[in-house]
Amino acid sequence: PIPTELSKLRYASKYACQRASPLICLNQALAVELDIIKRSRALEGEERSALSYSRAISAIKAYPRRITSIRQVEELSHVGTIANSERFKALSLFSSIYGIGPSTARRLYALGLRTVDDLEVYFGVEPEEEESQLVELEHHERFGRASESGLGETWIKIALGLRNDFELMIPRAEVEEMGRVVMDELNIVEHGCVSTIVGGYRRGKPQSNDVDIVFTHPDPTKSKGLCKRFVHHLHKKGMVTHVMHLSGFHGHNPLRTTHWDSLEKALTVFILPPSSPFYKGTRRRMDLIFAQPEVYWCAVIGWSGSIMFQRDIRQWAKDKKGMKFDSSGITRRYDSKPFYPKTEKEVFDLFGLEWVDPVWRNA
Ligand code: DCP
Ligand code: MG
Repeated sequence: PIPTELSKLRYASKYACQRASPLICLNQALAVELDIIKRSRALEGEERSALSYSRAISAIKAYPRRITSIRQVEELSHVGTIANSERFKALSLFSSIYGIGPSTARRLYALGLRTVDDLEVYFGVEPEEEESQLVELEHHERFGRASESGLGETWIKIALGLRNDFELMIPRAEVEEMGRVVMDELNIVEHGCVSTIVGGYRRGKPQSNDVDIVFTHPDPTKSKGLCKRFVHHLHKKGMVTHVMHLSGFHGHNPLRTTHWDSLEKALTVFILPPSSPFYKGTRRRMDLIFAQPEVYWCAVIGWSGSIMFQRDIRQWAKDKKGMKFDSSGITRRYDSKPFYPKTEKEVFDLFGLEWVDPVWRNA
């Protein structure tokens, strides 16, 4: 118990100098655990984080009851859950906008922005106009970091304007309808193409944030340049309003810009035609990935994800097989000999891995 002469001190004060803090507190075990995290942060040079832990520990040391639930300590200053922190909430909100990654989100936060309204003002989002012109963006600028998928200000502005549509998840049946419609159109542009709907859909997600489709044509000469031709066709049919063309780097990972990557990609904004039974006029995000036939299955595996699953195939291929794997192909490291698996299963066989069905790849 706190001695009477100290009991008028306020344990909930923001200032440690107003609180009575014993050497061993009622919640000592918790304080000790938190101290380990604090020291780890300090040792890693994360001073700000270490200080936050110090403050929280110190507030807990003055707390006069046993802590059994989070709600109890919410009144204490410097104690809070990450989920409740203003910074975490704003960064989460910002990075929920397509095109804003963690580093852009931090930059916007540092500028003092906190809400979606703030973003709208900052990026100058105008009320929607009828788009008949295809908004076409080429991605030339280099991204900041490997982990970052920031797509530049123009794309962020577009995504902000369309966010009410983009935050609506896409049910499986609609993903399938989009796949059918797109395939029908593609076969008008170039007969004989094949495709696989990849991404979360293929891993069994009941609804997706976007639709990812990998295409190829058995004749390598036919798939060259097909991506752009196809997107222009979709635009003429009124199904694609915006597109960002990407090529020359692997997957979403910009630092792996190299040699023989042949995957052409179009990140698009897509609307089903009014003739479709699924038509609601909702704008959807759709990624179209074009692979040469020899690397089609690598593209399918890479784009099926999950990110961790595909990352670890790459790691496994490197560690155990001396091979380089990613969504644009497989090469043997020592002599750069390429491998062209003819099925998805062959990719697993080549790496000496047991087959894992896509619905079990949600690592
Ligand atoms: N991908 C990757 N590396 C990244 C991002 C994605 O290898 N940094 C691959 C694996 C993903 C696939 O691309 O499964 C599609 O990416 P999405 O962002 O579309 O994610 P999902 O399709 O898995 O989920 P959803 O679209 O529902 O958010
Ligand atoms: Mg997806």
